Amino acid sequence: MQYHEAKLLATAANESQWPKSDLCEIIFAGRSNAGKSTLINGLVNRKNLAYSGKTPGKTRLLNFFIVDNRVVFTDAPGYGYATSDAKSALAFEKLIDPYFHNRRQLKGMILVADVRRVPSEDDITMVEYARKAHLSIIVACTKADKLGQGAVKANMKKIAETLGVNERLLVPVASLKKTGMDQLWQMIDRLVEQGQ
Ligand SMILES: Nc1nc2c(ncn2[C@@H]2O[C@H](COP(=O)(O)OP(=O)(O)O)[C@@H](O)[C@H]2O)c(=O)[nH]1
Ligand SMILES: [Mg+2]
Repeated sequence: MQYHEAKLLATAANESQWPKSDLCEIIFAGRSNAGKSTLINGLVNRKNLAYSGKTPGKTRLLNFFIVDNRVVFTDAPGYGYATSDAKSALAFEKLIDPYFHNRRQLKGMILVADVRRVPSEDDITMVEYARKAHLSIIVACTKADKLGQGAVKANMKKIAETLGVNERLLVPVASLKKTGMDQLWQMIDRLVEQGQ
């Protein structure tokens, strides 16, 4: 595990609060409770950089983390709980839409998906969003420690099919045990190099 320097750069409710930066950005998106915050913490080897909270879907903000002075991770609010009512779905769209459309330095999306679950309609929509914005896509399949290796493999195949993405874009991770972090970092590094 390499050392990574990470800090919160900005928290934004709207476009005027996005940080001034030229670095390549990658948005982390996923259903509430998929393991997004835990994954961000695992990638940078910190316990509480991204808040893994017990109130899923509550944050209506984008959190920008600068990592190694080289890349910015954007933590988006979780959906699922949120999109179960129309008002929250609209708030999510208002936050995300301009970011996908107008953020020039946004180059990639890491879709965070629980390896035990079939992707939701919202997950599929996020992939479509990312495609429209010409982002590179990585799918981090979390909680791989909760299944045997065979089941992880089978589920990942199904997840790729449901999302309509190449299986090579998927990576199994167990963020608490820090498994899969190196492989995911390799994919992130490639994305950053392409994005420059
Ligand atoms: N076993 C296991 N639990 C995980 C993993 N990643 C996250 N969790 C747990 O799943 C729950 C939701 O994680 P969190 O990061 O808050 O999800 P978020 O809502 O997507 O940010 C927490 O209880 C985490 O401890 C993992 O890789 N393995
Ligand atoms: Mg979270």
